[in-house]
Amino acid sequence: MQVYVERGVSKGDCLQKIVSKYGIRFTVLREKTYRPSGIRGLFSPEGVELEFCLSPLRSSAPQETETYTQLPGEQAPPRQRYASDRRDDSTLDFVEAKKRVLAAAGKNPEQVFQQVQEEEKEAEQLILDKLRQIEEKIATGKEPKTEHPSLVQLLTLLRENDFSERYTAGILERSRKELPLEILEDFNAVQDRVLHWIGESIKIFPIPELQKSGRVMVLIGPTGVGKTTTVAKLAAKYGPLYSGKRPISIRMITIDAYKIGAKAQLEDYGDVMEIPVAYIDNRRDLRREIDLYREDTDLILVDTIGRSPRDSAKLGEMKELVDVCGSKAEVHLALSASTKTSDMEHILQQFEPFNYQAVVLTKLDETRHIGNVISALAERGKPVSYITDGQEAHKNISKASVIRFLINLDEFRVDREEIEKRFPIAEANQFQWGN
Ligand SMILES: Nc1nc2c(ncn2[C@@H]2O[C@H](COP(=O)(O)OP(=O)(O)OP(=O)(O)O)[C@@H](O)[C@H]2O)c(=O)[nH]1
Ligand SMILES: [Mg+2]
Repeated sequence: MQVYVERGVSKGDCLQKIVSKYGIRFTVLREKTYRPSGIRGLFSPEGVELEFCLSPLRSSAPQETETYTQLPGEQAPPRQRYASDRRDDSTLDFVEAKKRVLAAAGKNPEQVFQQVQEEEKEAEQLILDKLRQIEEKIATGKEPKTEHPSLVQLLTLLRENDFSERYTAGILERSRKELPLEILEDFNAVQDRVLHWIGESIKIFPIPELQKSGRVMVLIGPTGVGKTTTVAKLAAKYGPLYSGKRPISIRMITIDAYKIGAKAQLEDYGDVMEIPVAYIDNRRDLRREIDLYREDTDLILVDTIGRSPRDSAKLGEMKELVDVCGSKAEVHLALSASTKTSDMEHILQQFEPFNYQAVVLTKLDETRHIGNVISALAERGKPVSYITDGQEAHKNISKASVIRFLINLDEFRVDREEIEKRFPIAEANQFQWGN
């Protein structure tokens, strides 16, 4: 075995020199430090000396050794494993050829090794990923899926609009099942389909026709959501602003016995609109008022005290009062569109004992994201009757419509013509019962 020696300022320096002279197939036999001899050595830093031999790629002669490619930074194997002193001409040819190719390509062998190492790491990672996928497949019994980019985009869009996780998961599941690849490849087409599904999940309360008098409509809900204002808005729309064939007779009742100014608030509206307002604070008077006027009045609007959904006792008292309005009374829950998703679900649930038939969505003007409202209502299967979007009594109320919700979705591409074909346009401004 021919032993070579290379010196340098560091081990890396030595390896680089060896590679540039002999190529990559060599074996480091020994590493030691050295100091230049003579007086100069006293003042010079220590250097590194490597003893090495060239490793054959293959050999026809029987070998007691293994061939080993020593890469920079690797620990050299024990010396006794390398006992061959043969040098294969073909190896030298190969090493020389490789050296020349690298030199011709202007590449630094050190960098080439680094690249080889990185590629090996990548390959290793690929194998690990594949193994993980196989494990996942075994564990779940299903092929692991890679999401189509359109679905990733859709997920972001739904999240930006505050749709609940459950609702979002449902839409994605349906997209995976029902959208063919040609639709998935066109994100506008994906949005059109999803918009339809969202539209289908929104229930609109069929506002009954005012054929016979005696309709009682009660507004319940948390504090400050806009119940009193909504009662006044409805009174204005069905009263002085009404565009139907015959005038509608209306009365307003407020059972807000505790809030300072509550009576005045509604009375002020009543005075302007010439609509009578009754102020009642007990069940007996409420029953008497309703019995007295139900026959001769088209619409009795009842405003109630705002109640925290956490105050079960007060909610119970309120329910006793609302029950006095009779089983035929329409109960609508006022819900502010700007309520947090988790609070919204809690409110919808806590007011459930009132058996409210519909939700009046208030303060739509105060939020850009209505996915949470759509999700919460869809999950409870509750229809929407009216939408309010401002503080002015004479104009900021409309009958609920699917389109109204869809055009309020943020960043969604809404093909208005397309959705109008599918969902009826709101007759918001022709405020009539029914139609
Ligand atoms: N931006 C906006 N504000 C509204 C809307 N509806 C009502 N408001 C305002 O919300 C505030 C509370 O309205 P109220 O009608 O008194 O609410 P309430 O539910 O009767 O309140 P309580 O009786 O205290 O429970 C007022 O300042 C209203 O002007 C709406 O659609 N949009
Ligand atoms: Mg009020």
